[in-house]
Order: sequence, then C-alpha cells, then structure tokens
Amino acid sequence: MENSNILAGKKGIIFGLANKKSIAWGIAQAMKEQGAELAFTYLNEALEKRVRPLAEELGAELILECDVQNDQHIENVFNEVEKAWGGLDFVVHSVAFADGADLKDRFHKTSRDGFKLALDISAYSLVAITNQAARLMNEGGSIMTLSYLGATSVVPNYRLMGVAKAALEASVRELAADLGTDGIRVNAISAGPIRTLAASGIASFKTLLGQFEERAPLKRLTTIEDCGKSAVYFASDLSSAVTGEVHFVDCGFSTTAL
Ligand code: 0WD
Repeated sequence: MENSNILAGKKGIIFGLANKKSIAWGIAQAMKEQGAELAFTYLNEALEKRVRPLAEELGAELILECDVQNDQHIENVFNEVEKAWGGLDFVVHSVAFADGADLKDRFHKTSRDGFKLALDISAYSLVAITNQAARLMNEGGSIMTLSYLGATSVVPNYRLMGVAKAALEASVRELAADLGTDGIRVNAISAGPIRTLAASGIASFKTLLGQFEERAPLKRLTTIEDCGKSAVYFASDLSSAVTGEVHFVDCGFSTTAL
C-alpha cells in the first residue's frame, strides 16, 4: 500500500499476532506503513519468542504478555499503555480460540466447558479489552475485531466458532451503541478464509478455499494485506461516521448465494 501517512500521530495496540501469516501481521504492516505507532501483546512465553522479533521489526517498544482470559493481564496491558503513551487511538482485536475437540464432533455434542472457553476467548475478550481501552481514549477512538461469515450462516465445520462470532458481532453493536457518546467507534472486519494457524483447526479448510475462490466475485482468495488496508480505514478518520458495522473483506463472497 502506498505510504501516505493516513495514521500519522495515531497510537494503537494489536492483540492476536502469532506469526507472519496472522491477519494481525497484515494489519500491523499496513498501519505502520501509514505512520501509526504500534504496541503488541502475545499470549504466553512460547509465543513471545515469535511475536517479539516481529513487533520489533515494526519499531514497537511496548510488547506485553496478555492471555485475554486473564483480567489482570488485560488491566496491566492498559496500565502500561497509559504510562508510556498517556492515551490511545485504536485497538485491533484479532483473537479467537476453540478447543479442537469441540470443532471436530457434531455440533450438538459441544461441551459446556468448550462452549464457555470459545465464547470467553473469542467474544467476551472484546468486551473486557474495550472496557480498559475506553478509559484511555479521551479524544475518541476506534476499536476493531475480526469476524467471519460463520457468524450469520452455517459454514461447514465452523460449528462452535460460528456461535462465538455471532456473540462477537452482537457485542460489536452493543459496544458501538454504548460508547458512541464517548466518540469511540467499534467495528468488525469479516474476512474471507485465509490460511493461518487458527484456520488450521477447521477441517477441510483447503476445500473451503477452493470453493471460495471459484464463487467469490473477485475470483481470488482474501489476503492479510486486504485486511490491513481495511483496518487502516477503520483506525483512521476516513471512517469517522462508521460504527457498529460488520464490514466484509472477502472478495464479495458474502454477496453470492451459489
Ligand atoms: O480464515 C481465517 N484465518 C479467518 C480468521 C477468517 C475470518 C476471521 N478470522 C479471525 C479469527 O477468528 C481471529 O479472530 O481473525 C482473527 C485472527 O486469526 P488468524 O490471524 O487467522 O489466526 P492466528 O494467526 O492463529 O491468530 C489468532 C491468535 C492466536 O494464535 P494461536 O494460533 O496461537 O492460537 O489469537 C491469539 C493467539 O495468538 N489467542 C489469544 N490471545 C490472547 N489470549 C488467546 C488468548 N487466550 N487465544 C488465542
């Protein structure tokens, strides 16, 4: 993407970078190119080894541990952001998880614990993060998350994650309504299927990609760079009147029936 400093002077934090295939990496690169200053979180020590060099490659100084199931971690992250920056302009929530066992079996066999885990990490975490982020967004701000078509339609093998994404999208609307008076916008980017670590938990993903490419109006797969460009729009003032929205970045796939 051409560098035109759309995000010059803006500071934001990205949750959910795992490696160079992550959607969060496409978003981080695009935002950096447009002049944003970025902070990152990593899930645990094992992931820190992979995330820290990537974050440093983009000039990040704040690189913090955050398991989004842990309220103390989330609070600590935003305390550190407050100390370093005093305020915050945007947040990227690019986190999801479900136990593989709960994605493989028939949906009605989903366990209570598996359901709670998937909804906690993939949907509630947006609410918990927004709660902390909002107190630092004194001049308004933009919060965005990543969703998928499985939130509103049945996609083969997506199962429990579809339910989690439905909760995530409903949370986007509620948060947008709640925080509008504070000038904080909350939106979701609904990405087409992309081969990442998270996607490897979905059975027959390769078949899904093939069908997607054939049916999508643009006749190609979605990339992390596509997501990055839309994320720049959401973080910037270009989307100043857009909130509570689920924005498809999927080569048009969601507009087709067959
Ligand atoms: O096709 C796809 N890949 C699509 C992904 C299509 C549409 C949407 N999405 C969504 C995902 O559901 C997710 O919300 O995009 C978001 C990012 O996913 P990704 O880039 O596809 O996958 P990945 O690179 O694996 O990043 C997700 C990361 C985790 O990676 P791993 O693979 O280690 O689980 O979410 C993070 C973790 O880094 N994560 C957590 N972070 C903090 N606390 C937690 C947690 N408890 N659990 C997972």
